[in-house]
Amino acid sequence: MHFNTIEFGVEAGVATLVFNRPDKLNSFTTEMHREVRQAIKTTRDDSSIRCLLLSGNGRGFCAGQDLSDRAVAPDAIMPDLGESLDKNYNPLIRALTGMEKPVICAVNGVAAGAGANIALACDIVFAARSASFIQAFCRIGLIPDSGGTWTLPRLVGRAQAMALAMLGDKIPAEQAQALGMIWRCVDDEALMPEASRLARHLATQPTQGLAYIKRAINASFSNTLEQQLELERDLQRLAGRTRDYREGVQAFIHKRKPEFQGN
Ligand code: LHQ
Repeated sequence: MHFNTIEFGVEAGVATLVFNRPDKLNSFTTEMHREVRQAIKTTRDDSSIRCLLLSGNGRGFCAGQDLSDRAVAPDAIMPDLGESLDKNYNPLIRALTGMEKPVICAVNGVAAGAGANIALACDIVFAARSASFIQAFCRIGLIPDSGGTWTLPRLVGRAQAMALAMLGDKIPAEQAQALGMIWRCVDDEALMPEASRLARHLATQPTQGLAYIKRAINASFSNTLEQQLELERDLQRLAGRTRDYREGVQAFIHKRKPEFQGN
């Protein structure tokens, strides 16, 4: 597969998708959206891929929408930004959160606007110590999109989310970890080794079971406890019918390392 704006490769059950417009801090153009969509579809449909790792080339992770793109330029006829969300950003967030495999993000540098919220939509987020997160939308009269108004208050609570969104401050990776926005801030040189190690580990784990965990935790935010208990019952029933459950129990009983197939 040849791409102009991303790098995409698969190794040891891990698909690695790297945004690759470093001169523009990997901001999104229409072409980049198309290529990311294609890579994510491959990741979703190929059962030998059991984990997705996202990162960026250069000193940025992603600066959100490319503001020089004609489709969003305010000097053209009034743009319809809702259309851009419908076509590009919303399907991307749905694809990441709905992906039935773990999605790891390695934030290598500044993550601004939609770039920040794409990172925060991933399941486990690492960030390099020199990286930062900026809800840059308010600086140009917009609202946090790509799920930001949903994800942020759930990660950090209403008080922090409101200030992050209204002030658009640059939040260093270490502070992002302290706020609970991300899983781990690591030294710059450790970012890709650590994120790749975790991705490779997850690619050997019970993929279907992990998908059920993701579904349950994501659903919990809009469920009552009663609904969640019922969902846990339903998903546990499905998990108990996977081959990996059988393998996990057998391996435990025989005191050996399990070999999970992902189904
Ligand atoms: C960029 C960008 C960029 C183009 C850096 N575009 N070139 C959804 C629906 C539809 C429409 C609207 O938006 C959305 C969602 C969104 O994402 S809205 C938010 C869009 N993003 C932003 O507002 C962030 C804009 N960027 C910045 O504020 C800064 O670049 C940050 C704070 C990220 C980094 O600052 P610096 O480290 O000082 O870097 P820089 O500003 O010098 O940027 C380096 C280059 O990248 C520069 O190009 P140049 O040719 O001058 O070297 C920038 O123009 C370019 N660049 N972000 N979003």
